[in-house]
Amino acid sequence: MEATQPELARTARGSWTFNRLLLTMAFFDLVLALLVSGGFSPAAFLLYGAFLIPGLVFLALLTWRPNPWFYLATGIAVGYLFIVFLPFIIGGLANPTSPYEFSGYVLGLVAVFWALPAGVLGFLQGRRGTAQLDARSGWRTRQGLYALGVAFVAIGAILTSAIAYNHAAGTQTGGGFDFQPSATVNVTAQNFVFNPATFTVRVQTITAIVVTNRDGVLHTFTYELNGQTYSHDLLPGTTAKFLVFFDVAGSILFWCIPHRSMGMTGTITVSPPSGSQTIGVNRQDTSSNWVLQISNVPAPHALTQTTFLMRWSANSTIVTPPGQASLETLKTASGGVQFIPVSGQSQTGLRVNDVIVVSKSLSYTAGMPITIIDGSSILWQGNL
Ligand SMILES: [Cu+2]
Repeated sequence: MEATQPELARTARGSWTFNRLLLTMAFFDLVLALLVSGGFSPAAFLLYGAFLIPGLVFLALLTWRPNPWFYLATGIAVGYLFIVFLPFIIGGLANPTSPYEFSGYVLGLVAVFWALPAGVLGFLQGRRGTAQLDARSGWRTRQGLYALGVAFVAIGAILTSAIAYNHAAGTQTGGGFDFQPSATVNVTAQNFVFNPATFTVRVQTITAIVVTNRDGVLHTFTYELNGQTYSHDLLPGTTAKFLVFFDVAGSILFWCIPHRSMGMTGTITVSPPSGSQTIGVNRQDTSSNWVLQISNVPAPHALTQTTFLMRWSANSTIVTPPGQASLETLKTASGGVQFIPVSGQSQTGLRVNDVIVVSKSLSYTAGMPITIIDGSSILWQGNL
């Protein structure tokens, strides 16, 4: 847009060109940016306040005398701060849930996007002797639309940040329990059945229970302990993970609230503390396997017809139902877990020198608890 005659006349001191208006707005926007990014903390503003001095000085000089160089200097003085700290600011912009920092940085960038072009244009037009637009008609030029566009984008970004923050604040309270589980149990809820319906958690062991709901309906994982009900919602098609810690050994019934009457129940066996081992195990671990060699089998477990079970506390893909397998099943190589009776294939009980081998190349992890049981009595507990 061409400058009109009255605007040409207004090159004298005190005239408000559009560039000068933008530079002034950018300066106050920068003040606001520093206030907001510091969370309106006076201490933070005192810290940053010195960075405003160049902008303030050159803006005053520009007001005093519309020298082209003062345009350029003001543009740089207002924009430099957020350009210097750009890498830092980009990091802050990646986190819209921190609303003060995010909004402050957005405002700071608005100052850059307003001040630099206005400073450069004011400088070039002043040097060429081109008349500058006045403060009012400047809005209807491309530069004016650009300045408005920057403002609208910034408002949108700040609103987005506010929404993101509200969303994040609604779902996270900042609390929580910072415990590392030392064991994990995987359970599925599918076709209105928990699988496994019975699993073991070692007493006084922080254990993660990971329940995957494969049904299209809401289930719950609910149990009662010492008069207190604990319940975890299992949204359709999702996996819920929670930590349990049981003080005393015993059995804990769990169920799904909506489908308890359909038999959607199960039992957590809280096994007694280790130390009550009735068989001895010698570790013969190698670089590729965990090897449990039976070193001692006192009566009545030696050479009886009892069905032994080896029970994994965590899910295992090779045993049915997950978590349990008879020694007979494990006797041959099967998915990397083997029970190898040294003295023949027909064995039904544990013997000294029998070996349980677990391949380290499978999904088992070091520290995973392993329990060898005979019926309901625990023979040995340890970890991979
Ligand atoms: Cu259910």
